[in-house]
Amino acid sequence: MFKNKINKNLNNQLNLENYSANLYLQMSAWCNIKNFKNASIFLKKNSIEELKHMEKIFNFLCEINILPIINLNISFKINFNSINDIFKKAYINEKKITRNINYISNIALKQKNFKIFHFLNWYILKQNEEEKTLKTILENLKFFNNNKKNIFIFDNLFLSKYI
Ligand code: OFO
Repeated sequence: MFKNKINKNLNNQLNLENYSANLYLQMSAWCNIKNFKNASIFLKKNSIEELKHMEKIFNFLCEINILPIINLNISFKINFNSINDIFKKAYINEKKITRNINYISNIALKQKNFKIFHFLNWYILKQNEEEKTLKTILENLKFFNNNKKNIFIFDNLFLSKYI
């Protein structure tokens, strides 16, 4: 399907962005139902951002004449049991995405494909920013997580900074 490793991995990245968009939307729904309104808004915003990241790769692949192949079989076997669990899983997901971006960037460098490497730089910086935000949220969540009332304070006051 893909003639070379780098195109295959770029397409894989496109699908990871799509997966993230859906994952965050599902998380947003969970938070909404559990009455964590700001967490829900934050995650929905992230979901929209991930779709934009997907579109950016989609456009790039078309521009370099590679047909994007979208995986339509996204399934979730993930259960969320707390807001802490949600943000832990979001952080783990971002770490995974970062690993993939670094992996493709490394191939691009080895192949001296500077056009792709330059394109991926935007994602490297973005991942750094996203991981940082989620790490801060997780660290603050630890502090607020001692009792149930505090989690709502976390949602109402702390998360409002990020939406
Ligand atoms: Fe697409 O920015 Fe993270 O995943």
